[in-house]
Amino acid sequence: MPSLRETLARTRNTLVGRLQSVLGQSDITPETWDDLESLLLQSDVGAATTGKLLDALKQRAKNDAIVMAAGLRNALKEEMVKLLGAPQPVSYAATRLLEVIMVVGVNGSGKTTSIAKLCKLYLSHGRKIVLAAADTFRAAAIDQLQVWGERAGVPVIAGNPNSDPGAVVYDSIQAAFSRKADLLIVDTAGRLHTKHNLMQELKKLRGIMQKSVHAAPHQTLLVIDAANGQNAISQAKGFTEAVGVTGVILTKLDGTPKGGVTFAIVSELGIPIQFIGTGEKIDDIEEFDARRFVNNLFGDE
Ligand SMILES: Nc1nc2c(ncn2[C@@H]2O[C@H](COP(=O)(O)OP(=O)(O)O)[C@@H](O)[C@H]2O)c(=O)[nH]1
Ligand SMILES: [Mg+2]
Repeated sequence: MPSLRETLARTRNTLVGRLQSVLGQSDITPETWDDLESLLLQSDVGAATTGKLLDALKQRAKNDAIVMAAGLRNALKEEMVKLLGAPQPVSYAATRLLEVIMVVGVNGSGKTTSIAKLCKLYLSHGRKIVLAAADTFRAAAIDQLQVWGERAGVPVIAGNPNSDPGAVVYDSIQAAFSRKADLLIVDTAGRLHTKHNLMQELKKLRGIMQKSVHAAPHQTLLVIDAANGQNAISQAKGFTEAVGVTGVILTKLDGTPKGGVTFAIVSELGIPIQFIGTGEKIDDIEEFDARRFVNNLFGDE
């Protein structure tokens, strides 16, 4: 399993690598702020969130009477941690008869892979899981989930390719009850003929869950590929508007210089990041913790 420090190496090179020269041994000048701004933009923090971070940093510099540019390094870290918010520990214990987690996101973002990783995490906490292969639009997606399920010993409820995903969700709920499972994780399509169709379909699936299980889905996790950088934000907004997203799984932070998008996701979408994906293997996932993230981003942990 790659360390978080390794995972963030490319973003660190873009964002923090040049920080040393920007925040040299001189006083803070207007250029200091310009240089900081371009570093943040280059790593896909995005214009709005960069502005927010810099405003907060300027205020802090004023309050703390920071005059040397070098003093801004720690202040920036603190403002980044503040922006990302307090950690939201995941509760793995079963708290209801059947918990339903719906996983959404565009094709290729890492939904199915992340579901396999979640399975392993929840299984290790003694949960009894059923998976629903409701991405019926791509035959390969059904196979992929079935392979993961077989490996993990978790039943996968699937229909034929192009069959009604609503029927798959309905059947999977019945299967979960009859097998006395306490967790159902639903994989969904990332693309239909049009975006409108997809959002309608996802709403329909939610409706089916709500009818059969009280207050379901209890979690709706949006999978976002960090390598999409700022483009991921507008994609994500489509999902957050259509289905109430409760948390983000941010994948592929390894190998991208665009990890600054992490800040934009929290700030612009207002949704907590719950997990980050650090590679393609089943163990390559960790719970998101703002301070740990920022420390590793700066190479300080
Ligand atoms: N490097 C890396 N690759 C990932 C990660 N998560 C998923 N992938 C890869 O992304 C590709 C698409 O993943 P998949 O789960 O099929 O996406 P889906 O279409 O959303 O279900 C696969 O090749 C995965 O191995 C991650 O955290 N890091
Ligand atoms: Mg998939």
